Amino acid sequence: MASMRFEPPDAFQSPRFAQLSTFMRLPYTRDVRGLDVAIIGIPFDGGVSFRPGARFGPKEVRTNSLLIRPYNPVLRALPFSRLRVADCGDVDPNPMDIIDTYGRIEGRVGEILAAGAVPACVGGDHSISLAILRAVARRHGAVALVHVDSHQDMWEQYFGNRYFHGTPFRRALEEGLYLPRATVQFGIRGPVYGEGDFEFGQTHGVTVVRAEEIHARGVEAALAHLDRVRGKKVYVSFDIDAVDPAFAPGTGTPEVGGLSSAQALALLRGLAGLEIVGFDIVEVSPPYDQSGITAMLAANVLFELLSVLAVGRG
Ligand SMILES: [Mn+2]
Repeated sequence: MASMRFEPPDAFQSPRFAQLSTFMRLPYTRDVRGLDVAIIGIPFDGGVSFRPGARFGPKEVRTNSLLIRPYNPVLRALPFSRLRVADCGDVDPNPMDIIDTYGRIEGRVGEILAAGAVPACVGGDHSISLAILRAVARRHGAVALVHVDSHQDMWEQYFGNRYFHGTPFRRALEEGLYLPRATVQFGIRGPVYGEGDFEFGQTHGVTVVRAEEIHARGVEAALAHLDRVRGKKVYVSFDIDAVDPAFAPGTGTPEVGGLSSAQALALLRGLAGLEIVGFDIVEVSPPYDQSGITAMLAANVLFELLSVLAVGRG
């Protein structure tokens, strides 16, 4: 019997590693030392208020990332040549306990940051961003924030619970984890409970670029708001529901009238030149997905953000 050989996964052109299902066929390692970027899955959806399933997001984004090729011709970037990137596996959440899960996420992201790597987190519902931001702020201090989402996620509570996927950016602001006047929320839309829902962000000086404004004036005009975050360390949180459910149906809280996938990619490319110290891609819910198109979009969002990081290191 021929002996088995283990080959490094360098074969972007070949389907032979498809069964490994790491993010973009990257090497898998739990050891984050020496990496520039550590991609982790956070399969937790205990913070969801409506449609569940985001705990299966990392698995499906891995599967749908197998078609990603290594060169980004728009940004002229070869992220995996410029950066040492690996799939560092999943955080083990506690599906029964969001507070315990937050500790586990903060611990793992803290390890990545302590090793000098950028944490690239694939959720999971949006509640996880609070725990990631706790680790990021511990390392870098309060950061500037680019938040792409159809919702502000700044509510006070639901049913008396202060921790779920509708509150992370209120809790994070209260905890001083990000700089509200250096924060831009892109893609906000959809019905809310009243005009008062926007007060918290307004009071603290958060800039909102509504989806309607992006449709009326274009992505290029929207990007002008990034002046607020330039020159600072920036965290990027990308909720897949920023994209219209026609393009991204597989998500927990869909809102019509959203960005096209092309607009979302253009927006992300506009982040090139920012000093991004961490990011997340959240709210992919495979049970509501059609043909994996939402997970495929998330995989491409991941590739664009890695390309943006690579440009920044150029
Ligand atoms: Mn969200």
